[in-house]
Amino acid sequence: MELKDLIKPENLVYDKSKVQRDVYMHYCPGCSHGVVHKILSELIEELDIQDKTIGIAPVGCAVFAYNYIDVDWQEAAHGRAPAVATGVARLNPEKFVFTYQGDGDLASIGSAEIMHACNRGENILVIFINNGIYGMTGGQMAPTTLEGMVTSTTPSGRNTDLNGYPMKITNLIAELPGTSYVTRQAVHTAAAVRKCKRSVKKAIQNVLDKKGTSFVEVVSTCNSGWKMTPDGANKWMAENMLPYYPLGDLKDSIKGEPISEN
Ligand SMILES: Cc1ncc(C[n+]2csc(CCOP(=O)(O)OP(=O)(O)O)c2C)c(N)n1
Repeated sequence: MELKDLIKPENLVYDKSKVQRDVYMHYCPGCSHGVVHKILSELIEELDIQDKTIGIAPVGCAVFAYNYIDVDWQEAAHGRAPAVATGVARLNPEKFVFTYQGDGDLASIGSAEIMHACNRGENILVIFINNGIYGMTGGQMAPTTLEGMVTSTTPSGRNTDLNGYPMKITNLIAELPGTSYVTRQAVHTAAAVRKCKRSVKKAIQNVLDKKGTSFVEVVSTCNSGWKMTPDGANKWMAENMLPYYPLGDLKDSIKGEPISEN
């Protein structure tokens, strides 16, 4: 008998969205990717857009996102998701198209693609998981790595003289006229998850209303890559990442209109 057969429906207080496939995830315990997948799956179900959603999967830890969220997917080469999404969204204007990208993917190898897609105001949602490192390949420094942060390629901590400064790419994206809604969220507490879900819902709605690019950064943990416990990583993130990457909306307008005050 399987575990699910032992659970009485009347005692069920936690259930998966119907858009989440009933499979085991490969993510490490404590990883933020699974929480963001859940938010997306719940919203796709709530907004009844499962049949019209197309995700563009990244390279990185979320490469298997297509195994977990039950919508149509297209895989893209590392960093190229916004370019692929451009083609998919333009050819299928009635669909809801989103990319899902890590910080190595979006802010490093794909920095040109994301800038130009957002500048063109492609009608897509971008989910940007900023865990400060290249998670999948062993925790190397990413553009978003904090000053002094230890990674596998900066064992003495990021040195800005050698490695440059941590990049707030979401702030740059908020400056681009093609973007309509740009926000930075997190999922390290129950309250943050609820707030993030509200923001992703608004971002999806903007795309459904054809308002231009919506961009949601999720400041995230990678406790395996950071060599911390899940709880320790959440605390470290709150104490170290959030002061540099403060949460909140950076822009809320319609395509082409100036940035509203923070
Ligand atoms: C063109 C190309 N360059 C490099 C790689 C190797 N690679 C695979 S995953 C990855 C890191 C991904 O890091 P990130 O985008 O931050 O996502 P995370 O794994 O942290 O979620 C790299 C460099 C690749 N697959 N393709």
